[in-house]
Amino acid sequence: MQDLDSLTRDLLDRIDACTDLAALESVRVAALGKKGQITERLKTLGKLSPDERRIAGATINRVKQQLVDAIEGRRGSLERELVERELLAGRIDVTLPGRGEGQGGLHPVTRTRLRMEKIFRQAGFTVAEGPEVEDDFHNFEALNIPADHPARAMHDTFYFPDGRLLRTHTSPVQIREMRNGQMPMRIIVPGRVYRCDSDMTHTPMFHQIEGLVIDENISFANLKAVLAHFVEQFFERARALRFRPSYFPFTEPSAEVDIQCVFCDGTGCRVCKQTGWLEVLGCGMVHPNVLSACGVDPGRWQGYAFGMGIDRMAMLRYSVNDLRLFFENDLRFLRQFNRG
Ligand code: 2U9
Repeated sequence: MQDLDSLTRDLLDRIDACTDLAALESVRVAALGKKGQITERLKTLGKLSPDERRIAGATINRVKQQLVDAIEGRRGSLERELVERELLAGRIDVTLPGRGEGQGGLHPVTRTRLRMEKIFRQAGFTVAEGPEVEDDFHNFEALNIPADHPARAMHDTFYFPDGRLLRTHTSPVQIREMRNGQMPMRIIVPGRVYRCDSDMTHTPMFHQIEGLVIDENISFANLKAVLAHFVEQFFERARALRFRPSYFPFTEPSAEVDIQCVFCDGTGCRVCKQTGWLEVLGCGMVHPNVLSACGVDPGRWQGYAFGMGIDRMAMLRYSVNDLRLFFENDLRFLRQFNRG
C-alpha cells in the first residue's frame, strides 16, 4: 500500500494546485472517474482474499473519501474566488450620473390642433366632437350633398357593408350639434376624417378643423374678421387674405381663402409656386337647405362655416414639405418637435 500513499499525496497536491474549476474537474475524473486511478484500484479488490479485501477495501475507501473532501473544499474556495473576482470587475460606480428617462412629447399634428383650438376658444368658440363612423344622412344628405354627387362614390368614401361610412369631413358633427343644440351657436370641430385617396399630398386619413357660427344678423364680414384674426394669431403675424369664389354644396356663397405666403411674404418662392399666395381654407355662408334639414329657421338665423386641414397647417407652421412624414412615426422626425 506504499504506492497508494504516494498516489494520494500526488492527487492531493494536484487538487491544491488547481486554479480554476475546469482543472479541478479533470483531476477529479483522473482520480475518481469511471477509469480513474482510485476507481481502478477498487476494481482489483475482487482478486484478493476476503481478509485482505476487508483491509485494503477500507483503506482505499478512506483515501477516496479524503479525495472527495479535498475536491469539494477546493471547489468551494475556487467558486468564492470567482464570485469575488466578478464583483470586483463589475463594481457599481454610484457616482455615475443616471441614465435618465426619455420624455415623450406631443405629435406635431396634435400640437397644431391644440394651438388652433386655443386661438378659437379665446375668440369665444367651444370645441365639439362626434363619431368617426357616420351615416349617409349626417355626412351627406343633411349637408345638401345630392345622391348623385361624386363625393358619394365608392372611390371617394370608405363604406361599411351595412351602408354606414367613415366621415369624409367633420361637418356631420355640426349637423348633430344643430339638431340637438340651442341657437345661437359658435363651435369648432377638430377630428380625423377619411377619404379613399393616397398620393404625395393625400393620405386616407387626415385631420380637419371646421367652424360653425349661427346667429341673427351674421354676415360674410363676420367670417372675414374671424379668419383674419385666426391667421394672424396662428402665424404670429398679420397676413393678407384673398377670397376666391368657389362652390361647396353646404355653403352659399362659398369661397376659398388664400393667405400671403408665410415663407416669402408674398414675393414668390418655391412653396407658393411663385404666386405669393397659399391656399389654406374653404368657407362660406351656411346654405339655407342645411339650416332647414336641422330644424333651424333660415328666415331668422344665418350662419357661416369654414374648414381647413390641420396637417396642412402643421406643414406650413413647421416647414414640412411632405405630408406623409406626419404618418410614418419615425422618431427621428417626431423628436424635432419636442423642444419647448
Ligand atoms: C355645416 C355647414 C357648413 C364647412 C366647410 C369648407 C368650406 C372647406 C375643406 C378645407 C380643406 C376641407 O380639409 S379640407 O379638405 N373645407 O373648404 N368646409 S365650408 O362647412 C359647413 C360645415 C357644416 C353644417
